[in-house]
Amino acid sequence: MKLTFRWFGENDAVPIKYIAQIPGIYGVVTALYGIPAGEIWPLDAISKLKGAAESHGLAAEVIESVPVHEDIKLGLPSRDRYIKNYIETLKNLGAAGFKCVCYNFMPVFDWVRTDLKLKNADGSTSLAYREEEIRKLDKNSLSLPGWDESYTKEELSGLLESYNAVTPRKLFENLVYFLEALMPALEETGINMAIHPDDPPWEIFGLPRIISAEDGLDKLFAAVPSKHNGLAFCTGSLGAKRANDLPRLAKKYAEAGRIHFAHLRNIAYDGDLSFRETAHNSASGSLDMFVIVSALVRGGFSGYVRPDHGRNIFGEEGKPGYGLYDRALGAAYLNGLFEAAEKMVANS
Ligand code: DNO
Repeated sequence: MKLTFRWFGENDAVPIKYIAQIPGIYGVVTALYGIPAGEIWPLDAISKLKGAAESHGLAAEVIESVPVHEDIKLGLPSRDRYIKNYIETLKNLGAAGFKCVCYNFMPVFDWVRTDLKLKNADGSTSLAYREEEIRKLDKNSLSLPGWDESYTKEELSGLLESYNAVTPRKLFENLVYFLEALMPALEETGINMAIHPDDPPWEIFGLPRIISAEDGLDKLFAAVPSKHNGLAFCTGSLGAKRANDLPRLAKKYAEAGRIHFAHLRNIAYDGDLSFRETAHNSASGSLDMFVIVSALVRGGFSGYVRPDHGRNIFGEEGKPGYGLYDRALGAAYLNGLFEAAEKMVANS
């Protein structure tokens, strides 16, 4: 596997020179920030970003994310203009040497949590999701941690309303339309698209969700068979739904060559549709990370991996989930799991 670490660019509170000191690190996963969704990412800015990583000895081959404009998800006539721009961005990313683009097709919200700083017994803080709190919220006047700055309340409620007409089937068709339009550019550049699963993997606020489980993924790969159409296997997202059998899915989609990127983190179930993010190791949460990693390796996976959200520990403030310390501990743990699994598979 290729161990990567998410880096939010020059404004990240985590300096890239520290990321370069993580044992076994291969590269960063990054993006251009501040460009509105739907606009073209200029080649010179992309090359500068890549150069910044490379000057620290880090590869920059994965983008997380190029956001998909809402008009594409809604299937509005204006989508073609935004898709054209997306294609130009892909061509620029390809020209700069990027190989994988992580994206999502979740309406309006990307991830949703009810708490960004839930206090754990050991004094660390975690992101958490409580379904009962979500159900209490008024859809017309939403205030969610992490999202409040993105839209005004009016914009948000207008956007939510525009999804009333979008059934899951329609959303799926819009995703297929988008991917098919990208395909010539993906073939030309060699870039692999890695869709991020819905987080959490169930319907919220009545919005359609289509990439939450095996049925949606199977449907997507059947509809767009090209291997450029792949998955970001996110254990924390898919794993929040207890019915998702992660080891089986990891092996199945790795064998099928569909996993282009893996987000590996642990969560603890706190009730039926509620969870809290934990340290990466199996004993700290509900997911057996060793079994999942072994399944990936057995399926032949050798692609990009990153530790995902960590807790905030050692007094570190900053972006919830994306501090240096707990993610670096997670990286060290993942190195161990992969080394063990790879040697076991090689000797079996
Ligand atoms: C959260 C991330 C997601 C992810 C997007 C990909 O921390 O895993 O925001 O980057 O869903 O488009």
